[in-house]
Amino acid sequence: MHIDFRTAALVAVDVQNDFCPGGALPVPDGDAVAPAINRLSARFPICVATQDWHPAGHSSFASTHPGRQPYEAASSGGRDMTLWPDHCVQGTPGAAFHPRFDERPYRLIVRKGFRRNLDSYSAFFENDGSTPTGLDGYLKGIGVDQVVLAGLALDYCVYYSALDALALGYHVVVVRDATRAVDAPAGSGERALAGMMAKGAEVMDSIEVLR
Ligand code: VGL
Ligand code: ZN
Repeated sequence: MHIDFRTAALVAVDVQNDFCPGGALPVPDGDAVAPAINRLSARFPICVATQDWHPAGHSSFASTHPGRQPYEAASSGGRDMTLWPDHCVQGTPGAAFHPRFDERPYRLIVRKGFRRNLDSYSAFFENDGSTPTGLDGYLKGIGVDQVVLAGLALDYCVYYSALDALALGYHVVVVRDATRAVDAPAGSGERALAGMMAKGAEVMDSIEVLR
């Protein structure tokens, strides 16, 4: 797909310490996305970032549910969910952007997951599928029609952001080498890529995006 840099937005998803090696919910090789995303953000006039931003005791934390373990499946109000280690607690070092992520080019930072009883993977809607983060209104308001996604984690926040962006009518590009997967359960990274492509997302490498 041709990228029109006047109407495309780079959306850098959750490049936070807790999702990098040494963090609370480490994505294997997660810190490798920072330099790749920095090369992209230097080129995109419109850059937006998201930050997972949970209160202590968030309902997605296994520790909030006695007897439950991180990475177990659970359900809440009829919705499937995954229980996680405590991560990205508001104001903690784990919730901060990775030190090698250059945040200067970002004009908007969307924080999500801040309601105790509602998790939020997508940059566009919380996990109830209907509570907007406001990002769609922002992007449409400044004339964006193409969303270029990178960041963490490919199989959760990037994946759900891509599906929502497609449903909202954006052209969607996922920059494969600027993402990494949690891969829990195993294989979820590859399934996420296939699922996004089946719904109309284009998967590119950053060298093609920057060409
Ligand atoms: C994420 C699990 C829990 C993500 C956030 O950023 O992909 N994954 N919270
Ligand atoms: Zn989270």
